[in-house]
Amino acid sequence: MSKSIRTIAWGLGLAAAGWLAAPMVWAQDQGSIVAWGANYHGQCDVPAPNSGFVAVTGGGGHSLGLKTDGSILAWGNNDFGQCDVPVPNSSFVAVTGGDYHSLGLKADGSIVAWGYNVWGQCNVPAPNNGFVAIAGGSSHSLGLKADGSILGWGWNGENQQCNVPAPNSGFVAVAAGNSASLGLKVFYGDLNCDGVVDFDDIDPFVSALGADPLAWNLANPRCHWLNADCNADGVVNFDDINAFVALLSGG
Ligand SMILES: [Ca+2]
Ligand SMILES: [Ca+2]
Repeated sequence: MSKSIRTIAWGLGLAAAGWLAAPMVWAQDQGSIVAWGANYHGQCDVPAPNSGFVAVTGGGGHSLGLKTDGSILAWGNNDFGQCDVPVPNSSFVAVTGGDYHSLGLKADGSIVAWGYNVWGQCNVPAPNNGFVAIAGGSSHSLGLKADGSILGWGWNGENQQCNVPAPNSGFVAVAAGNSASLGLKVFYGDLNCDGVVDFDDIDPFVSALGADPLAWNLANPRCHWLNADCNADGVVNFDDINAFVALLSGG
């Protein structure tokens, strides 16, 4: 090989290395977590590699991140095993943390809970299926079912944070405070969850018609399948079209 060819080949090697290096740096910036504040349990020390996260949540003294591969990473206070994600650590689609416990929602609609369980906050009520969202309180847990009802379990003292007020239906989101619970009710006809019912809702309404509630909710994490239940009978099907058109018309 002549010197000039060797030089060209060496130069091409450098160029290839540079071309490869740039996207790698870019990829490492995707889905990273920035954590700050109290770090007495190491809850701000995100484990390496700090990349590929798609959801994040904070517990009492621990932190949790959901990765693109469906696994959960937990770090910080592990006095009660709240960072020990049960195996198989896969197929998770959502994560939440309590004071000393953690919960993960699986793609099949079941909930896995681990950590401090003195109040039964990790004992998911049977049947453990059909869940589309989760929330962790201080010592209680909440799950939203695809049918729009909320289940609460764990510490249920004087605040009665696990007793969902009737009618326990039509919920599309759930949240937990320290010893309080909150549920967001359905917004009929608003299928893109922008707060108004208009022509932008037609496409997502059509996609919700006859769809599997769990699959639709997981594909539309900002909104809820039940928003398409415009005749309020608990299911989404062609019977909802007339009511949807009426809502579109301001009826
Ligand atoms: Ca809308
Ligand atoms: Ca309906």
